[in-house]
Amino acid sequence: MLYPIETETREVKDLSGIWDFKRDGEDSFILMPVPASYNDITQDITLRDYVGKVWYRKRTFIPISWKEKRVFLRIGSAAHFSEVYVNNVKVMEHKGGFLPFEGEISSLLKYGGENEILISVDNTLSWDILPPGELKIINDEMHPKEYKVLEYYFDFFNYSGIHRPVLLYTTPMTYIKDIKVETDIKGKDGLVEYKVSLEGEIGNIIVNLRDENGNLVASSNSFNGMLEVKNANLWEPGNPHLYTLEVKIFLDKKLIDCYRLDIGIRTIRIDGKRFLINNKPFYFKGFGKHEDSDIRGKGLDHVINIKDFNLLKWIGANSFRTSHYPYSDEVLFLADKYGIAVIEEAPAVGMNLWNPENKVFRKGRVDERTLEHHLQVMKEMIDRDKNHPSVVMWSVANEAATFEEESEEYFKKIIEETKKLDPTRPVTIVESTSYKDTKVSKYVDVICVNRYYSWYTDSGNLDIIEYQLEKELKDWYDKFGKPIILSEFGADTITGFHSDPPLMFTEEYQWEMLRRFMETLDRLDFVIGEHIWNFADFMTKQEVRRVLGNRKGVFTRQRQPKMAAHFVKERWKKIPDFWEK
Ligand code: BDP
Repeated sequence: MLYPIETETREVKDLSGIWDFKRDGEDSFILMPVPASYNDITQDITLRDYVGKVWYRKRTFIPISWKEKRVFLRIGSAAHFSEVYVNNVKVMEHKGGFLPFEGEISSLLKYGGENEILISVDNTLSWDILPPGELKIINDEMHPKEYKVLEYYFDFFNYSGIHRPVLLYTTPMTYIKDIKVETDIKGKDGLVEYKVSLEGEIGNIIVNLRDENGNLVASSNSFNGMLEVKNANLWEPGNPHLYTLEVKIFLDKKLIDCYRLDIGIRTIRIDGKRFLINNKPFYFKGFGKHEDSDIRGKGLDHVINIKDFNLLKWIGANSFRTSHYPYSDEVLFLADKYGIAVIEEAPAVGMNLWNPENKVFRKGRVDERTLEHHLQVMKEMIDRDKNHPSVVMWSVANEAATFEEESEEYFKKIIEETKKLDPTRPVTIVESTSYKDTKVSKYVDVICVNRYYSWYTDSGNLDIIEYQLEKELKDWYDKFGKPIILSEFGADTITGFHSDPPLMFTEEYQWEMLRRFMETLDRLDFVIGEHIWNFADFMTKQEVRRVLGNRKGVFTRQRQPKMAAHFVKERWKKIPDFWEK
């Protein structure tokens, strides 16, 4: 799937702005910004915690000149199930709240007139959607009859609505439908293998590869091919050179369509206990993040995004994980540009009830319907993001109940299919299970482990970290012989709370915990990365162990540093991006 861009043959109309909005069954509309979660926009608690279907409506003029073109409608994301109507005709529906969907609407439009776009979005979770959840109907003496609660087992608020831009875009009748790029390195030269798919009449093609100054470095006139770049400037974290692949289609010598895709030349390979980018051992320094901010919820916000990348650079991070779902296209384009490596995660989180007696991988919960949807999500995610140089690994799930027998077949299929869809990137699953019990980690390329020593276990006992971390990670390595990333570790920290000696929830405790974890990792040469949980504080559902959300951020939700940020910055300054212990 190509991201909509403007070129000499294509137009984009961004429908971001103010839309009409109402809950299903209501008579009148209120005003609602798009993109944004609707939850925190009004003063109405019943809308904040609403479960069910809502409607978004936008009226827009379509220019007469668009009659000669194809017009597509693309929704960046809608959480979680959506149906789309154009001038009262249903054009598409989509399941899954974190990936885009689009459809051609040319035949439904009034050209030179006003058109109505109506989008329904339902945030109800079930076991056959990712992330899963369940609508519980309580009938007991302490609740009113049929009392409804949306239960989910992941640790972020179920923000809802249209979270990413809604775009109208045009293409010519014959148009470039997709481009796929894979790169390699031969000595000092770069190899760019590409494949262009076309819809419509077969024309002639010119493919030009240009460097950052617009200079032509290679070209071809076939739909599939290999471009050679002499003395290539590679893409890598910290030094992210991009090239532009310019694809032009001609019919009878007339330019019909043109698309420009930014690409990076780089390789990724696992070699024993090393993760090689451009044949050099890469060390992941960074965070698990969230798409989350005040008022906007999970809505795309360029201000927050640029601030976050500036903070990543400031603190010396070179990577993050898109915990726990694929982030917006716009974030990944920034990662390409800023030179930040991304572990991109599927929205498979909350597949764990932390109780071997109460199984998740069973009929009616995570079963073949979930599997089918999960496979579809992997396909959509890879289809969207295959060309991003910043995406260096796929994560198929976070903290699933991989100790259950039935999880093995499930994830074996997901991992096999992911590798088939993209043989160029390693695959991981993020584990909370013990190395003794996991049925799945044997299928992945890199072991990712989340650990909360001195927090959820041995709470308050910082002195236990070194012993437990070293022991357990060595056990993981001895068993699987694969490189390991400590993909989560952290402490809830209320900014402004202080105590010395350090006590839980204070800024000193977070600092001291992170220090102890990190210094232990330095002694383990099979550990190829440290991702702190979390980059910033974020909203969760309300529960007694959360104080206005999860406070494990090294930055506050408003993106101000806590004390630990300064320690992390000093540490990461000393650790190069390419580092072999
Ligand atoms: C891990 C989860 C993450 C949570 C974190 C926590 O992967 O989503 O937010 O713990 O409890 O289990 O802070």
